[in-house]
Amino acid sequence: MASDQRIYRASTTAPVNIAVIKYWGKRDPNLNLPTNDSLSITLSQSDLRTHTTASCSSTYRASTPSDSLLLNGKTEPLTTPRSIVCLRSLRALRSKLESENPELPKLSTYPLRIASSNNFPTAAGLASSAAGFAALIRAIADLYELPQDPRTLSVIARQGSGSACRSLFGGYVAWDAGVREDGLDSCARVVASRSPWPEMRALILVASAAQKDVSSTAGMQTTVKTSGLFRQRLEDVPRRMKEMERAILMRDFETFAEITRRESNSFHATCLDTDPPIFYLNETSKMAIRAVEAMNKEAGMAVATYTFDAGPNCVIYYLEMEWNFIAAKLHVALKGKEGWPKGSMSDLSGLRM
Ligand code: 2P0
Repeated sequence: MASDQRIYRASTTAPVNIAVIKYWGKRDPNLNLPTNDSLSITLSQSDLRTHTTASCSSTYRASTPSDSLLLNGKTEPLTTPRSIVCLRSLRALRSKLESENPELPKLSTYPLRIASSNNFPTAAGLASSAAGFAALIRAIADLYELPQDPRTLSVIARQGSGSACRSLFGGYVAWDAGVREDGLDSCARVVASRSPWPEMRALILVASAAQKDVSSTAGMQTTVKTSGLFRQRLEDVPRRMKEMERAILMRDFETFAEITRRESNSFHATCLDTDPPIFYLNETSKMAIRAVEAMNKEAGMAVATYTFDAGPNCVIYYLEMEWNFIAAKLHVALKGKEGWPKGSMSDLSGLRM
């Protein structure tokens, strides 16, 4: 039989997710099993996202016998332990499919080529690893025509980067920490699709596009070892999760807003309580916090809320009908201030979920 010379290809995109209940701390660093549940909102496919094409072919063996990755135009290793675990799991699923269906081409034995690009700054606290690993897993699963459900793929994505397990789903997504040692119950589930709350919007204020000093992976491990506040946080999160899920299902913005900002502040306080301390917020971030606090006070109700991941960039959640008021207040509070990047607000206003 002639050898298979074809190139097989699949492309996909995965969006960024922004957590309102934060994942910070691992009970098992090898499997990326978290110490607490978390909850995020996945932005729409049309906004911040990773685009990934996966291809494989027997002909690749001649030039690049091993798997390879082109990330934002630069060759990167696909040999990190996390990537290896993900690729091994996906190959095992494909291999099983091939042994059950002998007529299928033996894609599991071919080198993979991955080309991936982000339409936003990488590693600047905008959840690039979440979108990146989610897109990688889905692109290869599509290439291999795997029949597995999204929960199984979510378990695989989690091992690439914890937060990636949430980016495989749209809308309001919880990641249940799970209790099993093998992590098979630690994956994402949809709390609500995006449609029940169509007025929800996100505004991202890019306070810095620089790469962060302390990676999330390293930072959260130091927090687990050294922070007393972290232990307090673990007691508070289960109650916040329940209240947040209820607020989302009831479209209760006031409660959503309060939990979101308090949860962000609790997370960053825990970072500061880490030894040595971790600073993700900068002066521009604090300006944004003050601006949102002031506009809520003036309105006499929550018109907006803020959250920050492991970086200084501010995500403001608000309801569309409040945009004119919010935009005017932010304009006065932030524009022209030292350290405030020009154009950052108008470029990214009103992202949809
Ligand atoms: C989150 N972050 O829930 C939290 C909030 C950062 C702050 O998930 O080590 O990049 O790859 O599992 O997923 C960042 O953590 O860490 C994160 P790894 P990841 O979105």
